[in-house]
Amino acid sequence: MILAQETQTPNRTPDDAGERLQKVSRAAYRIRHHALTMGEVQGQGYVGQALGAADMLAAVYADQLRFRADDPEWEERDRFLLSTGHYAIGHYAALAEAGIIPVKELETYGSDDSRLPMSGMSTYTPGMEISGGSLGHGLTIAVGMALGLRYQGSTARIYNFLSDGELDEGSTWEAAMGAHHHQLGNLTAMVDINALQADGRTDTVLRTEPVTEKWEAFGWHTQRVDGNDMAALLAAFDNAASQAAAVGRPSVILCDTKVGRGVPLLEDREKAHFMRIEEHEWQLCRQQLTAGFERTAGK
Ligand SMILES: Cc1ncc(C[n+]2csc(CCOP(=O)(O)OP(=O)(O)O)c2C)c(N)n1
Ligand SMILES: [Mg+2]
Repeated sequence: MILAQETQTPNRTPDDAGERLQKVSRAAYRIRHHALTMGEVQGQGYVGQALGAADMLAAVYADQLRFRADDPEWEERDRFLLSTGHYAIGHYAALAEAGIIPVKELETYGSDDSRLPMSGMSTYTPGMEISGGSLGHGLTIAVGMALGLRYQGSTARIYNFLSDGELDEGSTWEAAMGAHHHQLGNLTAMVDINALQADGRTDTVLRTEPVTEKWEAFGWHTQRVDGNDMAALLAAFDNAASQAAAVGRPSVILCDTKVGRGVPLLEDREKAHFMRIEEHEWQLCRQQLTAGFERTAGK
C-alpha cells in the first residue's frame, strides 16, 4: 500500500505543513525501497549512498522541482544535475518515484542494454541532465546552465547535487566563485556530507572542514542541516528558493547524512563506499526499512 505512487503530479506541494511533511517522507521511504530493489539486482554497489541521500532527493523531487513527468525535456523545467555519477542508483529511484521512468525498469539497473547504467549518463536516461563519472564537473555545468537560462529570461531553477568528496576538486571551487560573481540566485547546490569517500573517511582523505565557513567566504547563501531530517530540509530549500534568489545569491545546503540511513543492518557496515550485501540479507533490509518507517512517519 505504501509503495503505490500517490499522485501523477508529485511536485505539487500540499498547503498543510503536516501533510506536506508526510507526503515527502513517504516519497523518501519509497526511494529507499527502490534503491534496495536495484541493489539486489547487482548484489552490491552504492546502496549506502542512495539510502543516505534519499531524504535530499525526495525533498527535491517530491516538493521543490518543477517538471513534467510525461515530458522530461519540457523547456521550462527546473534542472536537477547529478554531479556524482555513482549516485545514479539514488537518482533513478527518485526519477521512478517522480513518474519519469517506470518503477519496473529499475530491475534492469546496471544490466547490459539497460537505460540505467551504474554511473549516470544523460544520453541513456530520461531526466538525467548530465553525465557523471569524473567528479567535480557538476557545479561548473550548473553555473553555465544557470547563466544561460537567465540570459533567456527563464524562471527555471538549477539544482546541483554534489558529494563531500567533490569538495576535494578545484573545479568545484572555481565554479563556486563564478556563481557568486554572476549573482546566480537561480542556483541551489546541495552537498551530501556523508563523511565518506572511496578511500575512507573524508577527514582522513582530505580534510575539508570547516565547510560552512568556506562556502560563506565564497559568497554563497549557506545553510547546514541534518540531511536526514525532512522538516529541516524542506525549510532549507524554501529559504534557498526565496531569500537567496531575492538577493541574487547562489545558495548551498550542506546536508549531514548517514550512509545506509533507514536500514540499521547497513548503517555501520565496513567498506560502505561500495557495499557487498549477501543474498540472505536483502529481505531483512526491506523489513528493517519498513519497520523503521512505520514507527516514525508512516502512521
Ligand atoms: C576526478 C575524479 N577523481 C577520482 C575519481 C574516483 N572516485 C570515484 S568515487 C570517489 C569518491 C568520491 O567521494 P564521495 O563521492 O564523497 O564518495 P562516497 O560518499 O560515495 O563514498 C572517487 C575518488 C573520480 N570518479 N573522478
Ligand atoms: Mg561522500
